[in-house]
Amino acid sequence: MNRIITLDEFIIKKQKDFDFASGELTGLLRDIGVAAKIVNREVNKAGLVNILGTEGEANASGDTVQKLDMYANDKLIDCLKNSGECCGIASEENEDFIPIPPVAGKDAKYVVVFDPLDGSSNIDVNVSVGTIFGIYRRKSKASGPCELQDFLQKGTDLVAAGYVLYGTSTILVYTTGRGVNGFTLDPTIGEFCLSHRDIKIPNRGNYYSVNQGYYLKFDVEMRRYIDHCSDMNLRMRYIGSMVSDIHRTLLQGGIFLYPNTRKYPKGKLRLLYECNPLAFIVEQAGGKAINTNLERIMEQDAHELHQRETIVIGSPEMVDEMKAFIERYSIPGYKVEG
Ligand code: AHM
Ligand code: MG
Repeated sequence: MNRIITLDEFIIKKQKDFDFASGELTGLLRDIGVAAKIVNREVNKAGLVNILGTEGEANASGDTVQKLDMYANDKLIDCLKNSGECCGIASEENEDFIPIPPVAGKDAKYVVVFDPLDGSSNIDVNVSVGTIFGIYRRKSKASGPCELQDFLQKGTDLVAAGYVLYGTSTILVYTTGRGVNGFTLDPTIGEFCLSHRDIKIPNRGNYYSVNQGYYLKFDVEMRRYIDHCSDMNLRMRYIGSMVSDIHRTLLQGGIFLYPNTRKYPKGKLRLLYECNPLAFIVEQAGGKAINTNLERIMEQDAHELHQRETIVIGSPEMVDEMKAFIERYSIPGYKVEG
């Protein structure tokens, strides 16, 4: 049997890769790992909600039962508040960012952005969901509270990013800009164990992933590209839970698209909480991530916390091919009418 390497051990070892590393990022990643285990426990009990009590009611232990996405949000906020390494949080579930006062008088230098439970409409039907996070170094003065500018940074400024997929097994995948590694939760010992070392995305894959139900709501060139995927006999897979779709794409290759539609003219997914962290991971694994204007996701300016973005992400050759298609078929100035 190979020696097991736990997430904590791996993070601490990796700290040595960074000059002047003081252990703060290490501590923060470890705390996110702890929050992921707590959320995982609750996600696994989701099917028992009618037995344990419905939302808003007190359960057998006297605690009020919460919607799972709000539970995940609260747990992540609690863990980060007590971490001492984080001075502010922005969550997809909160309108505004949350400043965190110093713990034990120490000025924390990181802010964390996250989507606590992405794809949460899938929970009631036992389909996988995920947590996505990104970590930035703050830009404002370390001695005061965090500011909006600390969160409105480009993807290229990310110090670390990751996701947790609560699937057939629970896996945490993260990068600090030196490759991507995955850790599967062993429920018997309660530890994330290194299971996917130095993940590299295949140059191409057999899958394309898009909500084809919106086909008629896509721009013409996007429809042409989707026709092309079908012509090439690619298999269509769309879980409707981005973390799951990206995880498959990362391991098996392929392309994931969420373009602009009539309902979401700027795309549906959020730049800060979904697109940037996942783009960082996929790029670190050798893949690409662009928007439907064919610009790199990680170089997009962030103007507001809940900004939406279109995204095309996955195997490098497939993203390049899609780009060539759009360039060939786009009619300047033409967009599908709302
Ligand atoms: P959410 O953050 O409200 O859960 O929405 C994000 C999810 C993604 O996980 C998924 O890729 C997408 O929305 C699915 O949207 P649609 O049902 O429009 O295809
Ligand atoms: Mg989401």
